[in-house]
Amino acid sequence: MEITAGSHVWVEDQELAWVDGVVTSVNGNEAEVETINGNQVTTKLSKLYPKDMEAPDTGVDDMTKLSYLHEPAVLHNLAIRYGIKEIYTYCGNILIAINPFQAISHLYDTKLMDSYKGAQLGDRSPHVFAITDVAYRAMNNEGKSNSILVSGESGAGKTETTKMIMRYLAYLGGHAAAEARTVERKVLESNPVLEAFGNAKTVRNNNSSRFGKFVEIQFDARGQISGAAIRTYLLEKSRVCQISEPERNYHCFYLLCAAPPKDAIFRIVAAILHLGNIAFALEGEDSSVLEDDKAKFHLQVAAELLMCDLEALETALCKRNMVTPEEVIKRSLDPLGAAISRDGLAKTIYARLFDWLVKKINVSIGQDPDSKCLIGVLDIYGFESFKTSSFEQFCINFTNEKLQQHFNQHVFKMEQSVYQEEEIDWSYIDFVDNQDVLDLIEKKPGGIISLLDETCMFPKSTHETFAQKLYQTFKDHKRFVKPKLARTEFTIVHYAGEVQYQCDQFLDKNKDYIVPEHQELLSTSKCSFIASLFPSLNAETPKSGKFSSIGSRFKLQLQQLMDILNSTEPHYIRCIKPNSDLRPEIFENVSVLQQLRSGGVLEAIRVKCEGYPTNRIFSEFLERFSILAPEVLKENVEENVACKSIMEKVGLSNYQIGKTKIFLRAGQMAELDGRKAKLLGESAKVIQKQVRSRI
Ligand code: AD9
Ligand code: MG
Repeated sequence: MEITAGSHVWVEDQELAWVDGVVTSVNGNEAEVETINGNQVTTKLSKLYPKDMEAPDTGVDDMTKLSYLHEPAVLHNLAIRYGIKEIYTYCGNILIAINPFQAISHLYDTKLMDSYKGAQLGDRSPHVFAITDVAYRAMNNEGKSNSILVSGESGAGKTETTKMIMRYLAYLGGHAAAEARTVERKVLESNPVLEAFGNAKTVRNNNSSRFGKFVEIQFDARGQISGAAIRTYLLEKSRVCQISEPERNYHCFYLLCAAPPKDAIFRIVAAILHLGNIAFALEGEDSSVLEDDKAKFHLQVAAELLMCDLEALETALCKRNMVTPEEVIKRSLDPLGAAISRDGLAKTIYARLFDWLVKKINVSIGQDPDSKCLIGVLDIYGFESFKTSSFEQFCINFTNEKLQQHFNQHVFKMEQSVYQEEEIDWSYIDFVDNQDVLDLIEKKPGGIISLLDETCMFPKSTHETFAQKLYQTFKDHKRFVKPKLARTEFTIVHYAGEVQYQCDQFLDKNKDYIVPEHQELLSTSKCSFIASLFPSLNAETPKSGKFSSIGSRFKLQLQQLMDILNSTEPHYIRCIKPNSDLRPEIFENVSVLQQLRSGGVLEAIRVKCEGYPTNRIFSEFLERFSILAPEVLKENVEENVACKSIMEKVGLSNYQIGKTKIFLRAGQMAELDGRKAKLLGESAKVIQKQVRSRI
């Protein structure tokens, strides 16, 4: 569209990302814009986007209905909807959900559930129930498994959204109320248990899930829930021992007081708390002893709770066996080594407890071996980039790269199907593939995970040698950057932005092994539950103390997840956190935009824009633009022919005529509007002239 003085446009703004304004003058390829917040901005014409002056005040419920599909329009649309408590908006088949940080009345009640049952997507306002209903119906009608992938940054609302999906599935596929302990009830009841042990207060979310979760809900031939399985990913073990103010440990540690008097599970939770209070002091040159009476007290209580020998526990914490060909020597650890040993023990116990809980829940819910279809619901951590990003962020971002590839392929496929439905030609456009980042991370051999494993197996290596190895191997890789002056940091250019990783703890965090002395101690606990968490190893299982790679195991788990997802019809929900204060009614443009980018929403829009981002049913198009060629309406031709005539008269090509709609290239709608405005302006002048001449 030609931008001239008087045009309404969007212009970039540091604080607001985009702000609207009116062009006051155009000089060559530069324009002067007066923004609504009173600033005068000079900018290149190419950096301005037209503002749709006919867009409804309440926004549109699907971004694809925007007449001008571009970044500022998308952002503005979400902002105005959020302002009127419309937290859900579609972008085609993707649901965008903006955390309201307040209860919205009737948003999830049973009456509303009733109204979404069986409704076509788009018939009712956007909702998580609508997406779930589509998934359920598709499963029933086509006999194919479906999945709903919920993503977003910490505090964006993934877990709450997941719970609503499960509630709605229980509503659709539930059993008669008389059956008390139904599968669906057990699935819903598993949430608070898992949250108690896997969620904690962090600076980003008061109830942050510190693990990824995939819930597979199985259905029988009648569409009733017949079983379920929960899989968890990468519990953040370090939280058990390291918390920085104002964050907290896992909720269960605080729920302890309300627990049944020391139940075996809570016996373990309490033991971990006491372990954490055992402090060590230096003895001699490099040995450690319990620091004081307080430490002795906590050691004693921990031993009692774990039901193991007091001295054996102390030895397991402060000493290590050195195996030489001749004999086994007990070597003392210094206080730092003893503290690391103590934390390692606490983390291992907690991780085993968590895995046990998940297993137990799965046994209790039960799986249906005859189930043909399932609906998988994925609640997984979104892309993370911190001041210091470590191994956890590396794994999380690797997950997101995998999911992004899946998402891209899906978006691309959906886009094609719209065109195919309308039987229009479409030369297949390219999308940005992230296979190169995935190769960088997971290729075997030669990827970062492989190199990390190799480094971990080599006894003399340090995080510095690991970093050097990375620098050498990937010096020409497009997605790998060695930051200037860096010795142990490296940067990966992820699809959602660059992340700088700090290698310091990569080696330690990648090593998953239980210290043999710890294993021995706990497998002989007199508490049968604790002993069962640490079964004695037989000759076939790998020896304790031997290196096993967390990175490689995670990669395998992730591949298995992708295999399941690939066998399903996916649906995407992108959760957005509107502000970092966790408060209602605040919408921070810059951060929302960043999240739309990380969640692939902007990429989906870009793919759309490379094709035909705007389409209109013929009659709507004619209503809006017949003024540009009023003669075509008089000719009594078919609607599609009339649309074509208008486009020809205006001199626009490259558009497509489908069966019921006209498909426009990016910018064509704005061009048509521009012509219309000009025409209206000219006719207004003519009328004014006529009026004046009559006077
Ligand atoms: V994390 O990655 O696990 O740290 P989530 O799971 O994305 O994160 P969560 O679902 O826990 O975020 O939501 C954070 C908080 O936002 C909740 O505790 C609620 O207080 C609030 N929230 C989220 N969604 C809704 C909603 N639909 N309605 C009202 C909500 N409040
Ligand atoms: Mg969560």
